[in-house]
Amino acid sequence: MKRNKNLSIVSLVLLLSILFIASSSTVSVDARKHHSKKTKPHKHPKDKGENGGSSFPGPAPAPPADYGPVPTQSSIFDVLFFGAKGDGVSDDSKALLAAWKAACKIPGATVEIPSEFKFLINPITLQGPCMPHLVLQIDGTVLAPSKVGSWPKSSLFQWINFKWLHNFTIQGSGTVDGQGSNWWSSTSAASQSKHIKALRFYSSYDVNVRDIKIIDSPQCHLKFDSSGGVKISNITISSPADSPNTDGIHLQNTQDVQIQHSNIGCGDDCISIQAGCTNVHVHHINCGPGHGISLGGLGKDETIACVSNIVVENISVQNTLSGVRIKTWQGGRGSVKNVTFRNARVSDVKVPIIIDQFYCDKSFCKNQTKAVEISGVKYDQIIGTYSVKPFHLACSNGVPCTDIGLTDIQLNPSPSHQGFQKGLCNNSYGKSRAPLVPSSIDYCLGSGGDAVRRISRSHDYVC
Ligand SMILES: *[C@@H]1O[C@H](CO)[C@@H](O)[C@H](O)[C@H]1NC(C)=O
Ligand SMILES: *[C@@H]1O[C@H](CO)[C@@H](O)[C@H](O)[C@H]1NC(C)=O
Ligand SMILES: *[C@@H]1O[C@H](CO)[C@@H](O)[C@H](O)[C@H]1NC(C)=O
Ligand SMILES: *[C@@H]1O[C@H](CO)[C@@H](O)[C@H](O)[C@H]1NC(C)=O
Ligand SMILES: *[C@@H]1O[C@H](CO)[C@@H](O)[C@H](O)[C@H]1NC(C)=O
Ligand SMILES: CC(=O)N[C@H]1CO[C@H](CO)[C@@H](O)[C@@H]1O
Repeated sequence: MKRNKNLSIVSLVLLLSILFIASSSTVSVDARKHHSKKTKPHKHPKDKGENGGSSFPGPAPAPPADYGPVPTQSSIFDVLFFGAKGDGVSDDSKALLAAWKAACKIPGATVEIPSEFKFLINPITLQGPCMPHLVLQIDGTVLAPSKVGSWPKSSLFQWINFKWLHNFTIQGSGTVDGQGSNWWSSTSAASQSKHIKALRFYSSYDVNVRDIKIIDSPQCHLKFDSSGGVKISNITISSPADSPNTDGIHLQNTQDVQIQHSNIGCGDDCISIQAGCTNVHVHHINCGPGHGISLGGLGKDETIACVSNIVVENISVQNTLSGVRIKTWQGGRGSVKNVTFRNARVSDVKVPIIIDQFYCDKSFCKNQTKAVEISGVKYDQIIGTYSVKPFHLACSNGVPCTDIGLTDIQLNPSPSHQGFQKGLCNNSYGKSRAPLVPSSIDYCLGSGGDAVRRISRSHDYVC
């Protein structure tokens, strides 16, 4: 009985599949005939030809742009094959753009800037969305136009603008050279605009930048704006100490960032973390010369600025204006919360620890009662030498700094300087823990910050 039942099921299945194949092949042949009346049959590599007898579905739809495995055979789009000269004089922007556009359509493609060539690139936008795993491999040198006047007026914001990219990598042993020296010395209106970024990412997610050198930008070297999932590692950024407004890395409205194992030395902030940034982890960075690692200036022109969950650790800072700094403009609103500066070695730093709620870039800024609230800032193992004063915590009476932690701070005057100032602590509340050098740090923070905070909080903003 049982065997019979099984047999009948098997034959039923067989019968059904024969019927199915027969009917589907009829339909398919009909469809083809119908189709071929108008156009040639679509070629498909899997097509068995005329006597195959069995039917095949049409070509598979293109796979969705998800993050599947990298194709084993990667496609290289060398700018030289797209007409670039690589002589450092000819304008190779069009070739780069053409290589980019071709590579953008292929998953796992690489745009190659080959070594031993110099490519002069005018201000350009390399935009997505592109297929996943796109790589810009910079092994040669990419040069910006050196004359201020040769920059189009419409492109005074950035040199190479990466826009709307997802799952993208820049890597290689090459150099991105902003040739900024004419900008630094020029007094022209163009050079005074403080907006130029050598490499700028806008609205881009899951981006890696690694191994490359970025040098001599007119102003900021590497900027991320309205982006997320950023990983920067093993890069070198350098411009002279006296180049004005040259930030190293500038983050704005950007989340989930890791900056690690890099050397940054320039005329302004090594790393500048601005409004709208959260979950930023900076570690194993060498910073100097420049202005150090900065959060802010925040709250300029009475804007709301929110910065939170920042960790800066295992860094070394030498020959800079500040070591780790938080600066806010008077009249701003918002908050800086949950920030940790841990294990920073400082050497010949003017003021290693700064909180400045009176930040002002001119000689006079109006005193205002509102301020960006600063709380939950921990300093742990800030060790080394200063050349002006060990710490400067200038918080406002209206919105004091609360829940500040100072643990294991060991700051000594630099042997190569003289005329030191005492550390300053105004309106700062929290806890300190030994070892503390100079010992005056121990009396720096007031207690009872929570009460102060409750009174001072205005909450006319949402972070
Ligand atoms: C791109 O996506 C793949 C798969 O999720 C991931 O392994 C890779 O790290 C991503 N690349 C970047 C630059 O985020
Ligand atoms: C860092 O980058 C350099 C080239 O710029 C490369 O030679 C080196 O292998 C990289 N190091 C790591 C750990 O990736
Ligand atoms: C503080 O920031 C760290 C690092 O980003 C994060 O792990 C932690 O959850 C944050 N704490 C709070 C209370 O948000
Ligand atoms: C920073 O250094 C400490 C002490 O050496 C180590 O425990 C920690 O893992 C380091 N942090 C990172 C992100 O490497
Ligand atoms: C610190 O507080 C003192 C006393 O209130 C004040 O005179 C001084 O201007 C304050 N300094 C700063 C930098 O806020
Ligand atoms: C420009 C100005 O007047 N700034 C002052 C505002 O108030 C603080 C704290 O009292 C002073 O330190 C600033 O100098």
